[in-house]
Amino acid sequence: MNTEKASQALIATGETSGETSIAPTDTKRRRFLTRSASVAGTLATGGVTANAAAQEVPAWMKSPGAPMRGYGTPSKFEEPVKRPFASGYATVSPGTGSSRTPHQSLEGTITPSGLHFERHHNGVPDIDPAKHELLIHGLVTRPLVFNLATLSRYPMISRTHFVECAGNSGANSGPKPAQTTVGGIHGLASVSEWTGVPLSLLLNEAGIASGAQWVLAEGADSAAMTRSVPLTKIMDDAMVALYQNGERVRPEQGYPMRLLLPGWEGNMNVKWLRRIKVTDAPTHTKDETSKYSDLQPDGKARQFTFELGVKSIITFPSFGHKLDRRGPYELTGIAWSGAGRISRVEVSADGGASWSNANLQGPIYSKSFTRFRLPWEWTGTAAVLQSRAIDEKGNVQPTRQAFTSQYVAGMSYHNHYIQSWAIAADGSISNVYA
Ligand SMILES: Nc1nc2c(c(=O)[nH]1)N[C@H]1C(S)=C(S)[C@@H](COP(=O)(O)O)O[C@H]1N2
Ligand SMILES: [Mo]
Repeated sequence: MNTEKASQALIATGETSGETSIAPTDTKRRRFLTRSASVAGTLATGGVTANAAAQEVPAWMKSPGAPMRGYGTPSKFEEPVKRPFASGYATVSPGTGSSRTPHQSLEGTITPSGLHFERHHNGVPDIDPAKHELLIHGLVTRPLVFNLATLSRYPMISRTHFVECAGNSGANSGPKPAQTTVGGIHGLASVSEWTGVPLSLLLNEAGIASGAQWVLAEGADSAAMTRSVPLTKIMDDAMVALYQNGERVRPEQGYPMRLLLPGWEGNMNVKWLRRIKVTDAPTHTKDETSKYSDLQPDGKARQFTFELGVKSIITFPSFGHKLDRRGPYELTGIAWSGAGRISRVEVSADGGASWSNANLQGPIYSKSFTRFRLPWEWTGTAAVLQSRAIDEKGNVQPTRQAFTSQYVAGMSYHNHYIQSWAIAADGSISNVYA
């Protein structure tokens, strides 16, 4: 079949249907197909003509299956789908470092709890929930202490939000693009449905004293990690999260309770939360002075970058995948913003020369991953795939040039510039700086 003709035909079908599509800016190079075309089945090329009579009864239909299990795990055939991890302190504190969500192997928008990325400053503490306490003190009229039982008396909320480390995508700030998977580059971001108690309820009960502007949040790990948070954020949408995807928060994510600050840099989402001190000013802790600050060319550093920038990544196809035939593919990826909902994702197959709107999959939650998809015809020639997200506040994901020019070379925090995947004529994929 002539793929050239086929793709033109599909575009025509979509254009007359009036469905959510895609007006390619360059009609000679248009390779993006429409959703209606794929819905009509014209993209289905995976099935092979069948001979129904020849289908055999497989071995697993000939004996009883396995018994029930108290707690399920993925199929043994999915064993390779894992969080890769690295610790720089393997002999002293092997738990210090990070592990990454393998976005290249996942679909949808919720990260399975066992694949949520991890970032620990001194390993995962082994906390007995019966002995864990949360203290609220400082500029309050009445200091209060809670345990898991007393916290559970409060009304709870469930919210689906991402957590993203400020160091995510730091592999793209080196002089050369890292040749690794999308999870290896961008895997310090994950989404869970979090359930817990709005922190504003607890602070209102403690009574906010005059002069209160900030809080200090402290974790119960041996790093005793601490961060300052403006009181406005605490009263807006901060949560003491007790549940993750319906079950108790995992030890790696802060069991039995963590601070959740939707859309704000991962480091501030203090895990194993044990103390909230209400203050009149930021405390200037280690992690908000020597770390997580962004050095600019004038020698000054931006100290507090709280809200994370609008961002998107193509997860298929990406490094490590290989296109094994010419013809139609569905491009897909995730987009998110610390400022709110994703309103649009554009995709380019020519390194940013022309863009087409991707289809966004609902429901679209604020400060969460939004899955995007776009049918694409690969003609077997070199291409550079990019995605560009726009959020409801009008923030547009920056180019590499626009992002990096704000900082000194190699500044590796808060990186959210447009990712480029180069498809070679043989179908192999590499990370490129475009
Ligand atoms: N107490 C404590 N809280 C912590 C950390 C830590 O080491 N100790 N790491 C922080 C960092 S740097 C990030 S990016 C997030 C990571 O959350 P996760 O491990 O649940 O993905 O937790 C933050 N909260
Ligand atoms: Mo982090």
